[in-house]
Amino acid sequence: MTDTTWLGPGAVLLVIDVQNDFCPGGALAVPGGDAILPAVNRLVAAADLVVLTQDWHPRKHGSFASLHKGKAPFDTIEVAYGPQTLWPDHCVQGTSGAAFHEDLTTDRAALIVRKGMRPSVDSYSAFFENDRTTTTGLDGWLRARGVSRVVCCGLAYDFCVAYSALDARRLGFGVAVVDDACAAIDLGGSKGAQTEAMRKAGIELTTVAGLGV
Ligand code: VGL
Ligand code: ZN
Repeated sequence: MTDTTWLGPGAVLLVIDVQNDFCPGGALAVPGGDAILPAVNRLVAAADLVVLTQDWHPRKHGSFASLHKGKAPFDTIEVAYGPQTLWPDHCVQGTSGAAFHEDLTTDRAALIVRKGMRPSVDSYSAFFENDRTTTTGLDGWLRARGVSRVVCCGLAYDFCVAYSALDARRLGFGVAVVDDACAAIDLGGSKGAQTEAMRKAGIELTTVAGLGV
């Protein structure tokens, strides 16, 4: 299916967390994280409106395994808002790991949403923190710009991309995820589970070619 309206007026391209720490050599490297850059940049060039997100943690963030005695990266703990996966220290504010990948086209971005800044609450989604109630304000910003469709790409497919897409759908946006402009962590089957959740939610799973780019 070719549908250029996904990138035209009334749509936003959300580029999720294309940062050094999520690329090979980074602290929380997603396999093939840097291989998506040509596809992401093609989408950026074609999109009417572009928003970037940046995982942006304080040095001692509650999602870091290093803060929890006896815990290792990828363990799960229980926090006030439910289960929370623990991660290696990553995307610390101002570090090179938190910077966008140098090949990412950032000039066309109208907005950069930084998230995960509160020490006690992680934030995967571009819309809500992991307590599911604290908003980033992106919903209101998009509505004020007349946006009704959200196209998601970036890292990681099964965490920040999926959480953002599912929240966008819940908020009433039409949502597409561009599969070949994403890469997954795939922790305990999370890739398949999130694909299923997105399908069930009515999110369109497409490709760069499928969008006619
Ligand atoms: C992400 C784990 C922790 C992501 C961010 O961007 O998918 N994953 N922080
Ligand atoms: Zn993070």
